[in-house]
Amino acid sequence: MDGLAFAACGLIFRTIMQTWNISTGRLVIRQGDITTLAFDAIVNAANTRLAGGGGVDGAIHQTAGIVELQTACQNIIKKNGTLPTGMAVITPGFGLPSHSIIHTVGPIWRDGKNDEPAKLGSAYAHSLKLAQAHAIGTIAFPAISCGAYGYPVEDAARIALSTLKQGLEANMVREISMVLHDDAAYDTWIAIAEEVL
Ligand code: AR6
Repeated sequence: MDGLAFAACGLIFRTIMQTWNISTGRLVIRQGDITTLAFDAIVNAANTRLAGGGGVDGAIHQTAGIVELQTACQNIIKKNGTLPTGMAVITPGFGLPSHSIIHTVGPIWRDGKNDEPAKLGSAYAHSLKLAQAHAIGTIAFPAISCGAYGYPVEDAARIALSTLKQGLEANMVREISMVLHDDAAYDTWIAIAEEVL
């Protein structure tokens, strides 16, 4: 495991990125805004209608270009119907620094007895499967379902990290980043990674 730290005012040191080598690939956990970073693809925590919304979905639409991305998403919906929870589709990245966007739908957390863990694992796994089909080398995920959809963060991190580890072990992509938006989420995901990876 490697860490990267930065200094604020020369007084506070905070680690903002850590990496793990898994098989021939890498898993990176970093703090930041996924819309400002460049990957072959970033993953969007979308809804089944691909209708845009708040959170990371809203930020991705803003930076990609609302009209272009909405048009691409609505063309997919017209052709295939709504996107079931746990499945994934791909569009161009338009104005984003990343080349493509993989849109997936995580489960809405109810009580954990409605297949939420399997559906969350499926959202990560299907995103990786689509990435592999498109020969994507580097992919970045936000914490799917951990915002508006209310999934408990530690449970979500455990499911996500074990699914991503399996993807790297199967050489589905070369590098996977988990991009956490705030300090608390980053610290939680690092703690769970120490357990799972
Ligand atoms: N970069 C990285 N992570 C972010 C960013 C960002 N720019 N912005 C927010 N997050 P959410 P969900 C984090 O609510 O729970 C939308 O309206 C955020 O802190 O975006 O899957 C969709 O249209 C949280 O940890 O997604 C759906 O209707 C994580 O991203 C619904 O919300 C996910 O939070 C999906 O809800």
